[in-house]
Amino acid sequence: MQKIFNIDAFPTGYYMCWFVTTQAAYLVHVKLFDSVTTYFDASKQSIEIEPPLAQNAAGIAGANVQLLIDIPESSGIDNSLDAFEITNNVGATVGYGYNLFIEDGGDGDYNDVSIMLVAWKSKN
Ligand SMILES: [Ca+2]
Repeated sequence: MQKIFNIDAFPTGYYMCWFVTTQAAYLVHVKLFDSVTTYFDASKQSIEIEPPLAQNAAGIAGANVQLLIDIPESSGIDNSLDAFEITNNVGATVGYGYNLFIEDGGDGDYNDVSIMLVAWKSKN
């Protein structure tokens, strides 16, 4: 079973940071990519949260940032998705973020995969 999420709030040129953990019996494959670049393409199979499946940052090179979650052994991938904006002290938007929590089985704990994505307008 796999799912693709469109991270469509993230503009080209923004500075993107990601942090991905798993706590799952199944093999979990996650890929973050856009029209020109693959930012990470990694797999993990462990019920232990450490080490993270992926953690890093990069400037967004292309358009249409997308996140692929692939869990071949899972018969159904459910998710809780929260999108937010980062605002400065006069209310202007200076970044965007997504928190995504995946349930790959039937126990409803939504901790099998956790993905935190942020993109700021400026790196420094
Ligand atoms: Ca679960």
